[in-house]
Parts: sequence; structure tokens; C-alpha cells
Amino acid sequence: MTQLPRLYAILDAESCARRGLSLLETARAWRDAGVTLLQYRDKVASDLGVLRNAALLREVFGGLEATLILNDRVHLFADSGFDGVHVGQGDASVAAVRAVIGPDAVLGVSTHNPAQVSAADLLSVSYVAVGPVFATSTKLDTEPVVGLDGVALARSLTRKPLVAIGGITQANAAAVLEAGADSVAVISGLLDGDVRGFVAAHR
Ligand code: TZP
Ligand code: MG
Repeated sequence: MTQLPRLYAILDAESCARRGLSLLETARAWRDAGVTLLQYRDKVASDLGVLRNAALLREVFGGLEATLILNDRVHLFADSGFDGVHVGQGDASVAAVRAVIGPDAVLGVSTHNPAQVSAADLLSVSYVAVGPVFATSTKLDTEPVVGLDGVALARSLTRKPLVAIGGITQANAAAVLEAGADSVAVISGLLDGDVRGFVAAHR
């Protein structure tokens, strides 16, 4: 993955369940709409459940040039058959994660302020995520919003691919990209929006 696609779709199990949506049907719809970078985020399923879903997601995206990222669950990375993992500030250190997943796997880390962005810039991460850009009700324990200014500041602090997350919709995505993000990571904006239109607008 040399360059990130502009849309980074996050398939969040809880967000799907809350809407009565099937995880796999949603994945199929997103694949058909042109999603090529997908993170599977599941804070509720058991390890076995996550591995089962990971195998099914691999099937859904099989044969396509898609990148599949697992949220947390670094210990499941090898068995997931995914391309990488994404970790937060409260998870294991980037160095420890890198040691587990190997040098070639995609590794993303969440950051919430300039100090964290600068620190992440020095680590062996494939991309730096920054957020929440806008208010979101998807993740309840979020840090304060960083806004478009926070995205621009993050952009000035790292040359790594920059992913913006939090409250991003088709309506505000262009502004976030304009502020310096390479990619926008989206949960609700896809579940509640027009995924095909989103992909087409940011191809
Ligand atoms: N990290 C920061 S905000 C967020 C995460 C996982 C939730 C993003 O969800 P949404 O629905 O796209 O605002
Ligand atoms: Mg985490």
C-alpha cells in the first residue's frame, strides 16, 4: 500500500448491529460500491468470532486489490490473513506491535494531539490517524475534537500518510482532505450515507 485511497472505510460491528445491519451484507455493499481500504473494528465479538468474520471478509474482498486492516487484536493478526492492524494510544506500543506483525504489514496508529502526531512520526507506522476531527457519537470515549485546524497542524508535523477520523461525512470530507488529510476514515457517514456517491466523489 504505497498510497492510501482517499476513503478508508471502517466496518464497525457495534455500529452495524445498532442499525440492524448485517456485517457481511454491509461489507458486500461497500465492496460493490468500490471500497478498497477497509478496517474491521469489533469491540464485542470473541477472538473466535473476530477470526470467523475476518475469514468471511477476506472472501468478500478476495481477488480484489483491497487492503484489510484489523482494529486491535494484534494477537489475531497472523490468523486473520489481513494486511495490517490499527492500534490506539492505549494499546500496546508501536514497537511491540511491529515486532508481532512483522516489517511488511500495514500498521496504523491513532493520535489526538500534536505531541502524539510528532511522536508517531518517528515510529515504524505506515500511517498516522488523527481525530476526532468533528463530534461523533460512534465512539463515546473520544478525546476533544481537533477540527480542520488540527488536521492541518497534524499535516505539518508528519510526512507519513495522514488519515483523519471522527464525524466525517460526504458533506465535509472534501474540506478534511483539503486541510491536509490523505484519507478520511468513516463509520456512520457510510452506514447512514450513500457509499457509492462517497467513493465516486473521492476516487
Ligand atoms: N476514533 C476517533 S473518532 C472514531 C474513532 C474510532 C469514531 C468515528 O466514527 P464516525 O461514525 O465516522 O464518526
Ligand atoms: Mg484500540
